[in-house]
Amino acid sequence: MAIQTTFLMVKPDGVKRQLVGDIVDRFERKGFELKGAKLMQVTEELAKKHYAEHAERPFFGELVEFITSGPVFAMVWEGENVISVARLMMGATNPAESAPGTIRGDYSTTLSHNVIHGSDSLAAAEREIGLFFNENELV
Ligand code: PCG
Repeated sequence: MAIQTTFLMVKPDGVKRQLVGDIVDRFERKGFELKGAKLMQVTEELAKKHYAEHAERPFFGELVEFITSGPVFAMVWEGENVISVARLMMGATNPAESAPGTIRGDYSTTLSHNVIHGSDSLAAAEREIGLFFNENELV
């Protein structure tokens, strides 16, 4: 049994489409515990840090532009194997490959506007939680 913590973020397309409630509901019903959450505007500086591993990709500019295009809903969730289970619940990054019943499978059609981000490893979760939250914002 591994109790983990992960960082999830409803991207600007998901917030605009009013999917925050549904997405929180899915993780609550699964049994994970919400440790922190906030609606926020991502600055260009934070976006560049968050997506640093993609800095050399041709679509880096688009990534930064999109994630700063409107408010996001940033969350920290805790639970057993939450990092990998949350990614299963999100579905494949490419919505053409994400199964129906997953968040991306149900709600998105494009690779860039894919509704939700989730940390892909323990190290990424730790790094991303630190980027988006202060300790006093987590319970
Ligand atoms: P996420 O949040 O998991 O982190 C990297 C993101 O890059 C990924 O979601 C996708 O939304 C995005 N992405 C991956 N490939 C492409 C691409 O070819 N073009 C664009 N615009 N975005 C991409």
